[in-house]
Amino acid sequence: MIKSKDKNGSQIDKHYTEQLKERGISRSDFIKFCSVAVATMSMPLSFAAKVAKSITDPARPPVIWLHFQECTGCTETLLRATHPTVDNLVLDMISLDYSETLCAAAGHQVEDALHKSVKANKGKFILVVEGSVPLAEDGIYCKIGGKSALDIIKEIGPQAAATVSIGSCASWGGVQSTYPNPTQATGIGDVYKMNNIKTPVINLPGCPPSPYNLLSTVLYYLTLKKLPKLDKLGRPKFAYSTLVHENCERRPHFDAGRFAEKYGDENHRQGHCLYKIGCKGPETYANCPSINFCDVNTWPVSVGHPCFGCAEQGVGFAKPLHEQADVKLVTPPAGFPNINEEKPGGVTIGAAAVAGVVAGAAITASVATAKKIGETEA
Ligand code: FSX
Ligand code: SF4
Ligand code: F3S
Repeated sequence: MIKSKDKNGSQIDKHYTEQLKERGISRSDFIKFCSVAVATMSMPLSFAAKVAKSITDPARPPVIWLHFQECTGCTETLLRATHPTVDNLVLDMISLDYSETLCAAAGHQVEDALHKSVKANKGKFILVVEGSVPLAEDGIYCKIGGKSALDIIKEIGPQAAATVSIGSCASWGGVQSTYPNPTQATGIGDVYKMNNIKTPVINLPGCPPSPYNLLSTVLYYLTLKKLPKLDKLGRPKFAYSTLVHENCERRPHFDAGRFAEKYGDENHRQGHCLYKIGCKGPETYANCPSINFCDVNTWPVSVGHPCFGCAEQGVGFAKPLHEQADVKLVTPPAGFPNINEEKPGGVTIGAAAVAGVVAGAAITASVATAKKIGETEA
């Protein structure tokens, strides 16, 4: 395989750059993608070269993606990015071997593909699970190919190197576990504990979570062959260590006491704080304002809707929408966002990822560098 060097001296397989070209992915988009993934992980930018190398390693382990009780919003959010590289990056670069939503095959053919991939990659593949497992009545509320979700996860879970529970459903039960939880919807980590399955679990709650958190988690694992640092709820610290409220672009309004009192009032139109109409940002840990969603440079609060705490167990789907949040941290952030500042335009991953950072000054210096790369290339 021919090797070439980029302007930073990083080696990239020529063979792969040609493949990228064939798929309409420019080299600069690829480098930018790696840089932004690294920034999301709060790693130094120099780590991007290692990420690029791991993605281009033909022996990288595949990702197998199972669907249980859910709405497929997690898959949708991953594919809704309009930037032309994203679907290629997701489908090809993380080696998505099996996904019920995206497989062209159906029936026995696709079941065979799943079992062949599990067998060939035993102990190596990354298992992404979207959706909760219903435990009531022996799991009859969710069956695929004649087997219950419970039986499927008990069979495949122990053979994975690691499991990523994508979305609140897989992390802690999500919307289906709302009281009175008739199907006994349960998150994957709890199902593993109950069945003594030792495979490590990473939770990425959110309904849906930002796709960049999934990509960064998978790329971190592929690159370093270990899990990122997790908090006590099994969430990567790089994505879930700050409250939404800490990085929100409306935070100066909160601190100044300027609140929307109802939808459409003058304060709402002026972009003031949504706390009084039920924003759960002050009790929800997630990086939504920093990383945004897809390529549209938005997140719930930026389009005028309160955060409803979709990522936080006990808040999303548990507290009434318009109930006021418990404010977990009253200290104003060290760096205030400029409330008059326009978010960067454009639809690149880089722009999407850095948009909140411009407003929130939240992540590390590597993000600022990633932004500079984005600006230079723009
Ligand atoms: Fe839907 Fe995913 Fe919500 Fe659940 O996201 S967006 S119901 S977290 O599992 O598909
Ligand atoms: Fe932003 Fe909500 Fe906090 Fe107001 S309450 S600053 S809208 S996160
Ligand atoms: Fe969910 Fe709140 Fe983020 S509703 S998407 S955790 S802003």
